[in-house]
Amino acid sequence: MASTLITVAPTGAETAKADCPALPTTLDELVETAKRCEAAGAAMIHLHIRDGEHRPTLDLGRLTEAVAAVRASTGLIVQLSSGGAVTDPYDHRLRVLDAEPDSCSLTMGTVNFGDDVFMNPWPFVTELYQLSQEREIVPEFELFDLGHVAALHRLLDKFGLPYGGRVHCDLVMGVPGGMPGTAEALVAAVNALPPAVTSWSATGIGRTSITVALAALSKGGHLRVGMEDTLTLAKGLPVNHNAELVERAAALATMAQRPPMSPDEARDLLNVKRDR
Ligand code: KMH
Ligand code: ZN
Repeated sequence: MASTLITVAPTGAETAKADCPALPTTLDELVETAKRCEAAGAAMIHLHIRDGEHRPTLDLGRLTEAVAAVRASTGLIVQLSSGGAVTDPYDHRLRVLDAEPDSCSLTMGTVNFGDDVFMNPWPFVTELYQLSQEREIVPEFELFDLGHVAALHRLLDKFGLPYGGRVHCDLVMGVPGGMPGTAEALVAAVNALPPAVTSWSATGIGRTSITVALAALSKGGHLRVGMEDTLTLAKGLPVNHNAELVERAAALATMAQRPPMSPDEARDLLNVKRDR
């Protein structure tokens, strides 16, 4: 039976701890979250980290410590965000790869991001991509818009396949400024993916979460969930722990006859480097 890769994105860079005390921001909270989410069916974790005041940071020491701590306590594939926060400079975002994660996010173009702009100019995208190839880190291509899908064709044509030879993408849907979190948009994006794509997941921001998850499962995709993207289970019902979102995704995937895959199966799917 086919199975589903569930990625958990537990923290993000946008929500303040003061507004959402359940958001995991300390190392202990991240490790506890990683363990519970693995038990609930996650196979990969997409990490953003925070500083001592719970503010987003790309501090290399903290990133390296977080990668080691999650690896020591779980079998999860560790993906670091190279997106960081909208204010992070490009050199800090490139330096994320020095923490030697299994995978890194790699956004395929600039996008309006609420009132902000998430900057990903082409020269930065190509530099980050070539660095991921050199460092043997598997990228996850983040696609916020159809233009990003077109840019992925261009990138693969010009620079070849990622480390490991597999091409894994994540459709990030429902960001104010990006493609909407609808079944129609998902089908359009999936139909436009390059033939080299070997797997894809989707995530719907906020209230588009369930629509996107159901559409992704219907089209044979994988799932990303977590408090980076969604803070309520339903109107007026806040998420108390990331594991609740993973449990819901696992239940939907199981119902779709594609139960969650283990981290080891996910390592085969993405072909991440085994001996880190
Ligand atoms: N925080 C956003 C500006 C990524 O992790 O690569 C970027 C983001 C995407 O979350
Ligand atoms: Zn992220």
